[in-house]
Amino acid sequence: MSSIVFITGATSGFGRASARRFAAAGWSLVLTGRRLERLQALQDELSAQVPVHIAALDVRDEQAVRQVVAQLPEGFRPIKALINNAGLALAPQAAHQVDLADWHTMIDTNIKGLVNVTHALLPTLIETGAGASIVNLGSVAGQWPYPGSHVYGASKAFVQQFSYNLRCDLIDKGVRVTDIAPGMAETEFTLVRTKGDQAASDRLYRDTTPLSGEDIAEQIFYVATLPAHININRLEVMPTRQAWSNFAVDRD
Ligand code: NDP
Ligand code: 8X3
Repeated sequence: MSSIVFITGATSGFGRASARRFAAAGWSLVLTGRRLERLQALQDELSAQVPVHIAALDVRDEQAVRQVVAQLPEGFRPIKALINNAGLALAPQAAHQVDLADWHTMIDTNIKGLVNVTHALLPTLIETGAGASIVNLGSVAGQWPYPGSHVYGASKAFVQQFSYNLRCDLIDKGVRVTDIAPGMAETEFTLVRTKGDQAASDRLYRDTTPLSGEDIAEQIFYVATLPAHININRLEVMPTRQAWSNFAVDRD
């Protein structure tokens, strides 16, 4: 029987590219996200290659997460890799200019949503044992501060530490855990962050060479398919044309 991967946020960006990458290697797919029509389109595209199960799922809804996991069809049960990818940034303005609701949405999705799915799938991952993987999408923003990152970066710092701490508890279970921390990647991320400002998104990625969804899917696939005795703890990936800058100084 083929290995099974469970992907959150499979309707766009890294998640959709990962679905295609794992399908190309013959994995069975459990694809989730809120936009059902996009899941159906991906199922139509990939089901000639591999078995595909789709489920419309908002990771913030704890009960719905439990239900989707409990109702996995027989052939999609022994999950070997969980790709905790669903997430978003909102409110690129300074902290004192943002809506509290946007901070809550990031916490509910990037932290609580990721925790909901991890908790629901841990038993099956532990049952799979050696070679199973949890791949969490963190970000360079989880380690490096920048203006306008406030709760987004903090939520990704949680992802990093949660990943490390899971490693401690899973040491004798064979389940690997990786925090993948991408830098700038062109997906729908900036469109979501700016609440639909396509021009702002285009401006950010213009005249440089950002990472693509496929670049990160390749990294995700790599860490999840290494020999069972190897755990990549954290993988920080930037475009070659992105780096850090000098400290800001406020002057009179
Ligand atoms: P996209 O906006 O292209 O994709 C985000 C995915 O997350 C979509 O499939 C969306 O699906 C899903 N999602 C968002 N909210 C929810 C929710 N409440 N429940 C279920 N699914 C949800 O962005 P990326 O592919 O770039 O982002 C994927 C991950 O990578 C995120 O965690 C992001 O923070 C992280 N990341 C992105 C970087 C970048 O520069 N692009 C860099 C570093 C990290 P739907 O709307 O259908 O529910
Ligand atoms: C997304 C990358 O640099 O916009 O996590 O924070 S960045």
